[in-house]
Amino acid sequence: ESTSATKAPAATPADKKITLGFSQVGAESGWRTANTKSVQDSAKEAGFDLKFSDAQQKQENQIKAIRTFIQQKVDVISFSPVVESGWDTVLKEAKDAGIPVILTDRAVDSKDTSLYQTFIGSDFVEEGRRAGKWLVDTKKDAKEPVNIVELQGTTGSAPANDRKAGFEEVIKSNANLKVIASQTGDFTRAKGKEVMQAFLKAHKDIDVLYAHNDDMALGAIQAIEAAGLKPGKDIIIISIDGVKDGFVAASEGKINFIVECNPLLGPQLMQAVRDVVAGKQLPKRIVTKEGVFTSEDAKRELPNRQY
Ligand code: GZL
Repeated sequence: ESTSATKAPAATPADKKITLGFSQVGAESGWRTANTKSVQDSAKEAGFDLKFSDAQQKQENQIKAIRTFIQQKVDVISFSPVVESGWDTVLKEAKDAGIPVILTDRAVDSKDTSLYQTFIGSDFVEEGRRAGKWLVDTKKDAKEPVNIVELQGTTGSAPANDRKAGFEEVIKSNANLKVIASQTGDFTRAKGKEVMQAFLKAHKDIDVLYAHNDDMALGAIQAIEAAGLKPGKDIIIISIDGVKDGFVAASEGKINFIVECNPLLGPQLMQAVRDVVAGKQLPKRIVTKEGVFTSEDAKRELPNRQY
């Protein structure tokens, strides 16, 4: 009889080398580079045959890669969905082929959760809340409006949607905190710089930048300095990820607060692959652990950062 819960797929014989097909978003940021390295190093360590594809941030390339993995009859498919929607068809093809799927990093909005075994990644809404909470605490005595500009991540992606939602949920507790402009910088330095230039042209009174990742914040810092302003002083900067370059900028006082987003998902992914191949049932959600860092914290922590 069929049960609503996901049926664990048939186990692969223990001696056969496990083949994992992995579709990566792209190479858009320092975070992504660290994430790719973690997946590749961990697969090697686990003795898995890894088929790795870089989608250059295009959903159609990820769908093509997943179809190729199905053709190749890999044991497990894993991917980080560049956007939340539009996955049901290809995930049903994987399910019909009896190939289990593991989501990492970003989520999909499929209602049918039997289409994947588990989702290993951060709680992006919580990351947005942490960013908002620091600003509310920092500006609790503000008597004047605090003008915030926001550099959003890739349009339609789970991190962009959720980091925006979590931040807004918290800052609404102080009517002085106003988002006066919000636009996507697609998680890249180049776009972050370009959009910040436009923000600076349109608004003479920007107090805070909330960037959904360090790479866009670093691009924005270039634009802020080119405009003769001091990042971290004339414009407070809050960012998310905690990659090395973000920590350097924070230790120099150019970024005031960093919410960490852990890219080192490789070990947890390979363990999940092993468990799925062994026919084990996995929890639907595996949340990665991560912290927050002020400029002071960043100065102290910089030597310990791995990526
Ligand atoms: C978050 C990840 C985001 C990072 C960006 O888990 O999907 O994509 O925050 C990266 O740096 O481009």
